[in-house]
Amino acid sequence: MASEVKDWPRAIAHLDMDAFYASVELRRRPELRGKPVIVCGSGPRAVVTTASYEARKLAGIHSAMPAATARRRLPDAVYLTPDFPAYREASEEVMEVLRSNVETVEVVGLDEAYLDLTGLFSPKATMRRIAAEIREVTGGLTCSVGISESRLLAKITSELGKPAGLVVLSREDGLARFAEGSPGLVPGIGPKTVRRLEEMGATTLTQLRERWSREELEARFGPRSGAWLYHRARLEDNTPVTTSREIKSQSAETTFDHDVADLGQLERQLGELAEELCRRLRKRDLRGRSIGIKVRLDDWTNVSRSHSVAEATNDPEVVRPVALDLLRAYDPPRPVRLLGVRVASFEHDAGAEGRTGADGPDADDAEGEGEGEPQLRLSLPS
Ligand code: DCP
Ligand code: MG
Repeated sequence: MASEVKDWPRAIAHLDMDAFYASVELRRRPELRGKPVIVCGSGPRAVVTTASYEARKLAGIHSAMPAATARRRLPDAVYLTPDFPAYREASEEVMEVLRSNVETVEVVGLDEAYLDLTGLFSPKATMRRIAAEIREVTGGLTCSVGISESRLLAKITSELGKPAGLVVLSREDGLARFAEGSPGLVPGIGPKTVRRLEEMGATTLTQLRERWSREELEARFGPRSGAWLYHRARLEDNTPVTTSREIKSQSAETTFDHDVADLGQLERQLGELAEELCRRLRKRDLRGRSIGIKVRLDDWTNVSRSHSVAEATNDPEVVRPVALDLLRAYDPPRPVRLLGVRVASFEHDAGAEGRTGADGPDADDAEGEGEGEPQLRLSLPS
């Protein structure tokens, strides 16, 4: 019935840490585990920033609730004042795991990020692995992940698995699942719009789709917001995932289904990756002087090697042999899990090219947009 991830034009993940501030606190105070923990300020107007899941279950404590209310409802809970440097540090650990695994990562807050997984052999396995790595690297922090066909849907989907869940949802599944849901469950449609839609007789997403044409929505809400609502009601979203850094390098890499120990096979793969990378570089008219490889061994050791050539290049006849020489010189001592090639040190800043895929109703995304553009990520059969 519903389409599978491999058939989707894009595969996007949204990752959100569970009870983030509270979990960071629990990590250094394991004796508090299992107790309701609430992180909030202490002033008269303080609000709850995070409640552990125990506190949520026991008394419905949630973010943005006045701290006084929480204290009244749950006087015996553990109350902690926020320690932002600690949260920032934990956030960096998490985002570093994401960036070391996936090329296009857009961080949208301390505890959430979008990842473009389009073209990966198995987005689900990739995210499972990443969640496990986060847990390991951070000493036990858990996250929830939603994988879908767009940022919008991925964001809605990550909520479905909370806490510590991973949910895959196609657009078709989403339309069915939320058919009777309020338009307010769609990120960006706030309470004011929900009220207005209710007055118009659109209490559910299905009603909004069936009763209001695009023209009518545009007439009521203005051309921009009307069109935006029209697409949101259909759970359609073309907004690209963009790294917020300027492009400093391009790379192509692949994670093998089974770790590869044979150097000949690794060389063949690397040759193909170099070809593909150069094709992309030429398409964007980028030439770089630094050529590098990335190797991840089966024990998760990551090794990078690079070499600079005299003249900036995007020629596979230059890039391939340099990459192969680097691989042979390193001669991986253990089976290889991931192999990649990269070109950096571009001759000039060629970032003028527009983003790929930015041709849809993307301008009104409440989260705003980053700079830069998606990087290439490949999946080759091994
Ligand atoms: N936060 C805050 N004030 C809010 C909401 C959140 O200070 N009104 C902070 C504290 C959270 C962090 O941002 O720990 C992340 O916000 P989330 O909405 O993702 O909430 P949590 O991570 O705490 O919980 P969940 O497991 O529901 O994601
Ligand atoms: Mg969170």
